[in-house]
Amino acid sequence: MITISPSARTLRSPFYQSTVEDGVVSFTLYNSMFLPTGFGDPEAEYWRLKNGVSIWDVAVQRQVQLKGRNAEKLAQILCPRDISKMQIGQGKYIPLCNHSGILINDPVLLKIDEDCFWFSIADSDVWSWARAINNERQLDVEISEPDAAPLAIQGPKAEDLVAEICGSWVRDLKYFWFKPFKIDEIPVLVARSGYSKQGGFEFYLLNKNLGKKLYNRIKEVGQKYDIGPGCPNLSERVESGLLSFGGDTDHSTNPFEVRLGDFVDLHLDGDIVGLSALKKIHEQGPKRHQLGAIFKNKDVSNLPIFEWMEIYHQGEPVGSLTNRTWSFQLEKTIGFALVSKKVHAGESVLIETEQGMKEAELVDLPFV
Ligand code: THG
Repeated sequence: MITISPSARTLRSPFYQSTVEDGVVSFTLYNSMFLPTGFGDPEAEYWRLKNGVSIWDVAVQRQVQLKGRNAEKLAQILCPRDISKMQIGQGKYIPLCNHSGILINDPVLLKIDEDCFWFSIADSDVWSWARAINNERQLDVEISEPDAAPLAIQGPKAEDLVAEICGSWVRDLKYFWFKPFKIDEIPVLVARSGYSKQGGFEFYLLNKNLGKKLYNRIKEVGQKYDIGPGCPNLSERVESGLLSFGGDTDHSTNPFEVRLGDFVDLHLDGDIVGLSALKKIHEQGPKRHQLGAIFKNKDVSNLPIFEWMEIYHQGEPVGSLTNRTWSFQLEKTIGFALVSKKVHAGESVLIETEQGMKEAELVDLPFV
């Protein structure tokens, strides 16, 4: 058996032991932490997310805290999206970019207090990035990792379950908004969010020693909703068109190419990192766009991929397939295509797979 060797570089989540007890069979690495990727029955996990409710250890969505008098100023310098009207308790999805307008992360930004913001990050080092910009701009903001670990409750029955645990006020929470709460003596933030399109919440556990308690409490109340273990679900997230930073993006991807243009506010002024580059890219028009690809032959492999696969149209390379999965709903092999603007939804392409060239049709995202 091949295993991953322990190291102080690769952290376990406060919910690690609970997922082991729930039968986790595989992990990936994300932000130097273990992220569960399966509990042994992918199809059951998929339908549980679509029809019921599942509990996900997503502590790998690590928090980068900005605190101090200039916290909002630094957050806005880092964000090419207007955060000036955010209220305490509000979250926003942010396409973080470097000076060239290249996407370097796509966190959720949470306004914790007037002088405190958290980036809930995807898989790249926002901590060092925020420290570097903070120092260059001499803003004197304190940057740290707070004791906070997200646990997601996803699926159509999540709202009833979370309302039973926390009270019916959670039904009025708007998307990405959150509130501090205590479940028994367990301090959490309750947020309406999560990396699926099936609805749900995230509990940010605020005391890492209470991971097992929180997990058990949710499972206990979740019994009558038939809750079961899950994790960010490849089939569902691809069907739903959710971006995976680092998987579906490379070192030259800008937000406009991957359907994040609506989250960029080009009218902003001030010296915001990447903004002038983004204005230029927008003026010139991005060269690529992100579409779906549906393989025509049902017998092609639907295994996840380690590397992007070349896509051809009329003999010319036009871009890449950036992920691949079986769609339980469409009953076909699907993936995202990051391709030249010269090719469009409705057209046929050839994809260079490990089984040779396979035919696929391009479609608009989301699939479902
Ligand atoms: N929850 C929290 N932190 C996170 C994620 C999360 N950090 C990393 C990663 N996920 C960031 N990526 C995303 C991608 C998509 C969404 C959220 C985080 C998302 N998008 C919706 C969509 O695209 O339709 C809604 C966007 C909107 O309308 O504002 O939910 O999951 N804590």
